[in-house]
Amino acid sequence: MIAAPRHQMMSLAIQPCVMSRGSAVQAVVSPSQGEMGTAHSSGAGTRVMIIGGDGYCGWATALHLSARGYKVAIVDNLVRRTFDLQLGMDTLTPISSIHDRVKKWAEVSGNHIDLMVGDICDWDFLEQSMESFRPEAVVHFGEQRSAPYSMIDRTRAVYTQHNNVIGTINVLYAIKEICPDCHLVKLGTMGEYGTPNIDIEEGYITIEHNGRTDTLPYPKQGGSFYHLSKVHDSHNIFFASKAWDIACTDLNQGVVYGVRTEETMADPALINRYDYDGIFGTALNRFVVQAAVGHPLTVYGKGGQTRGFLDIRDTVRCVQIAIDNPANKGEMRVFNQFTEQFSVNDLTKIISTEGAKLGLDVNIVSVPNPRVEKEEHYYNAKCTKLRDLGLEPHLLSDGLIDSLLTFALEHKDRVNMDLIKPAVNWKKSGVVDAMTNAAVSK
Ligand code: NAD
Ligand code: USQ
Repeated sequence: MIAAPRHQMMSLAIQPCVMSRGSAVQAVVSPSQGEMGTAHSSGAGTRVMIIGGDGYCGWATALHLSARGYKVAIVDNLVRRTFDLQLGMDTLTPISSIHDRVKKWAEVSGNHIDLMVGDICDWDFLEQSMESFRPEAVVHFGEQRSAPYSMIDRTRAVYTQHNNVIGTINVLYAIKEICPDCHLVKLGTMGEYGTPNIDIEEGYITIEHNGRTDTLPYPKQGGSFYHLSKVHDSHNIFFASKAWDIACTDLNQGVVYGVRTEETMADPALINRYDYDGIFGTALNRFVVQAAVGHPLTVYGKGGQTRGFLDIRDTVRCVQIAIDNPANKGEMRVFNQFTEQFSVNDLTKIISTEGAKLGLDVNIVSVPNPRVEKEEHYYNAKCTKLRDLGLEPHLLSDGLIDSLLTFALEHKDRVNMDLIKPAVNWKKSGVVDAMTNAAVSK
């Protein structure tokens, strides 16, 4: 293990960002030029600001909503791209710059997306963005979202909590002071709950104690400084929703998989990012790439770790449902946003079986767990509220793995094998040698 180079830490400490205040891209194209964007919904016309709209979930959501007639603005400081540059990583898919993305989307769909490049931790930038766009809903994806990244060292732990917690407080103040009727749709995580030995409710639990009863926020046990930043966000949102009468929805999302949505596949320049490395890659997406390149599937420890999962096509739909059915003012509503539960071992079995159908010889290896987490545990989380509002899930059994494997095979020449190994150990500082070697060799 070695520590990350000093200059990386320095640049993170000053929050890398690309600033261009209120730099809306006016790439307007006449609707007749495009074919996308005809499937309007009941929310068409709603002004939605998507913070983190250049990221994996945010980009797919921005296009999904824009295609359905919502007026979309993307706010992003592009820091996710900076992490790749600093750590020598790259997405499996060749993604275009955000400026080219929105321009291409206007050509393909005829729909204009506003683009504001800047950091929501910078109050002046956020204030100006909110004042110019005047959103009716803000969807907040704009956080450092990797648990391993937050555990690299003290600098990254502090960066993660500062970026996420302060960014969210700024968003709450911006709503209070500029757009008090705006609905905040905030991305939380199922990992806020940890893995308790009782059923996980949707946000709140009714407790009887010494003869009295109350409904309280469900106990939180984050498993990394990243997950804990989401816990802090939830507490801050809970408080602010009541103090300032703001309507908030906290979407406790599970692990997202997949890459294709109708809109991001409409043109190569619209393709979404796909992380498979040991820092930003998530379990199922990583296993698919590992199977495609003949790397054994990396089960951390015993593999009984169980989590909620969902297809990215359901992420975008869940966000739309939350926008179309807003919370009440003064309420922090919580939805558990996943569709199925799997253990890591369940996932490896599914991928072995599906891989064999494509002629892939999929091996599985148990590697020492770099994290501190339960490897065998009870897990039963509720997720009914989004379905009650109309979510029709894409399930893993619906042939998705087959098409994801085919997708990964198409892009396998871009895979850097050195990036696949787990790169961060919860008990040590720095990134493992393989990762840094990869960074150097790139
Ligand atoms: P991502 O890293 O791909 O996207 C996040 C985007 O936010 C990036 O484009 C980044 O540049 C931007 N950003 C970060 N800090 C910012 C700041 N201070 N100002 C402006 N922009 C900023 O992450 P993702 O996978 O799309 O996740 C989006 C959200 O969903 C995150 O909040 C994450 O915690 C949550 N989530 C993701 C998953 C998953 O499996 N990907 C699962 C559950 C929850
Ligand atoms: N795991 C392996 N092998 C791997 C990668 C992961 O066994 O190669 C295990 C991990 O140890 C963990 C589980 O798979 O037990 C999930 O890990 P992950 O990397 O897929 O997910 P996680 O770190 O929890 O974070 C991801 C997103 C985060 C989001 C979270 C949802 O990066 O933004 O909040 O999923 S949840 O897991 O519900 O908290």
